[in-house]
Amino acid sequence: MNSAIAPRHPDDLRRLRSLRLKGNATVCLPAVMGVLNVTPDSFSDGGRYFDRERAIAHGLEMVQAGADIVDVGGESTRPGAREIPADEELARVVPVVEALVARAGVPVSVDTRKASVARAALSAGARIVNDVSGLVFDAAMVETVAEADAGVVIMHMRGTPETMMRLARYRDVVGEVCAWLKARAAFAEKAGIRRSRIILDPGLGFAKTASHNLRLLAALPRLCALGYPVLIGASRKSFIRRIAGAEPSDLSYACAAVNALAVAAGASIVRVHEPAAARAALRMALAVAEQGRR
Ligand code: PMM
Repeated sequence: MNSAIAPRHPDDLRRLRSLRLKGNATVCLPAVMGVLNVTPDSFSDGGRYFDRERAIAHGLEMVQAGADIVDVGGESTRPGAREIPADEELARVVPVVEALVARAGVPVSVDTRKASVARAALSAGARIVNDVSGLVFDAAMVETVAEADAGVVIMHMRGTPETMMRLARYRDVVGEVCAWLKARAAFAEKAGIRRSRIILDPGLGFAKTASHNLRLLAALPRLCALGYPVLIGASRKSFIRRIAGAEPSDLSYACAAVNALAVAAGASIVRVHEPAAARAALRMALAVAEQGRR
C-alpha cells in the first residue's frame, strides 16, 4: 500500500494525508474540489458556464477561492438528464481542461462516464477521471485510466441519470453501497489502476432518496474504513434544499455545514460549487479534529 495513504491507526479518521497523482503531483487532504459544469442544463449551475471563456474564468476564480482540484464536466447528470454524444461532450470539455491545466496551477479532473472523453481530457493534462458510473458505463474506461496512470473517482449509482430515481430501493443502503464500492475498487486494482490513485464516493442523490443520503452521511466512518480517500458531493443537492431551505443563503450555509460534518467524519475530498465556504468549513473541522487527537 502507498505509504502516503496507509492507515496509521484504525481509529484515526484523519489518516489519509495526501493524494498522490501522476508526475509527483500531490493534493493535501482534506481537499476542496470545485465544480465546473460546462453544460446548458446541470442541476444547480446549468448554463452559467456554458460559454468557454466564462467557464475558464470561473475555474480560475474557484482556485483563487480555495479549490485544490477543478472538476470539469460536459454532460449533465441531474435526474432525468439524457446522455449526449461523445463528440459534443469532448468539444465542451477539452478546451476548458487545456486552458485550466495551463493556468490554474492545481490538478484538473474530468467528470465523465465516457472513455473517449476521459482519454482526450487526460491527453490535455487532466490527472483525475471522475466517473459517476463507477467504471460501469463504458467498458473501456478502466483501461483508459490504468494506461494513463490517472487518479479515479469511483462513484456509486444505479442505472443512468434517466432511470436512477426509480432504482432508489435498498434493504441496507450503507451496507450495499460499501460492498459495491469495495468490489469496484478491487475490479479497478485488478485491471491495473494503482490503489493509491483510487477515491471512493457514495454518490449522494444518485439513485438515493433524501433519507438514503442522510444515512450514508451518518455512516461515513464505515465507508472511510475501506481504506481509500472518500469524496462527498453534497453541494446544492435537493435533499439539502429540502431540509435547510431553498434560499441561496440557506443553501450555502447548509452545504458548508455538511462539508464540515463530512470531513469531521473522515471524508478526504468535498466536491463543491463554493470553494471559499468549503475551505473555511474544512479549516474548522480540522482544527477541532486536531484537538481531539491530542
Ligand atoms: N454529483 C454531480 C456530478 N458529478 N461526481 C461525483 N464524484 N460526486 C457527486 O456527487 C457528483 C458528481 C451532480 O451535481 P452537479 O450537477 O452539481 O455537478
